[in-house]
Amino acid sequence: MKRKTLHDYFHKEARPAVDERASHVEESPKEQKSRLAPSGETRHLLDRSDVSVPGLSVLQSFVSPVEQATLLAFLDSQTWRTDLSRRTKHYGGTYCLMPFATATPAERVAISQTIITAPPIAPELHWLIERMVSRAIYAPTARPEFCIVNGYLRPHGISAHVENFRFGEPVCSLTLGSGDFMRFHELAAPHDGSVRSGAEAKAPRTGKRVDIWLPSGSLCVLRGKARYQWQHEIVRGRRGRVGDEWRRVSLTFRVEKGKTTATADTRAKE
Ligand SMILES: O=C(O)CCC(=O)C(=O)O
Repeated sequence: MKRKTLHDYFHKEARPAVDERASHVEESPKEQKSRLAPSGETRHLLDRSDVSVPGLSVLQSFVSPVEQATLLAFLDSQTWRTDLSRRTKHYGGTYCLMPFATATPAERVAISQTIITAPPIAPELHWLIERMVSRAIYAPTARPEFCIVNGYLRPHGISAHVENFRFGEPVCSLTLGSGDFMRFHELAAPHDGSVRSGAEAKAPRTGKRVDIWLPSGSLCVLRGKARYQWQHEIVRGRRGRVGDEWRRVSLTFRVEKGKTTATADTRAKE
């Protein structure tokens, strides 16, 4: 099959300015521990009472099974990017593609210097944004306008990283299909070195790490240190992904920094 070009995935669209949001969502260490699903692989981490991720919340059943099926049917009807091992889809903002394995040095340079603009978040996903606003996760004046969809099959994952600091908080990730762990690594200081440059691998870590279970239909909300000073990772080929049908699709919502100050003292309600 002919490899797609950048512009088969994206087209130029004007991107509206967005507002920084400011509501507060946080889960206590006790609540976080209750999300640590049992697994031989992670037991030594689960037993560590000192490990919690400040600023992390996991809201269970954020979408119903019927809503999940509707979302997945819509996403599967759309074009996916296939330049990474996992399939991806982008909405809003600018993104880069990864050079493919057989790219020549010149092609690599050309691809890495290409800035592309993704279409805005599809109307079929807007109700998710309204739900996040109605639950005070995002302020009405600072709705997320950026969304990355990742489709993971059993071997797939995503390297440990902190979301780019040009985005504000929270960063929210919805889990559709199979539940999975998200691994967190504490950094010595906030650091958003990019995965593409390898800078994220050089960010000094404290050695604290914890695996948090993200159930199907849950919304993982990252604020504060969880967003700026802990890397998150989906471990590739993790044990415990059972069955050929295993598939997790995540939608990661982000909001650009800088436009508004939020008002209400808003805690997300589970
Ligand atoms: O799959 C997830 O929940 C996280 C995805 C993510 O971190 C990203 O796309 O930057």
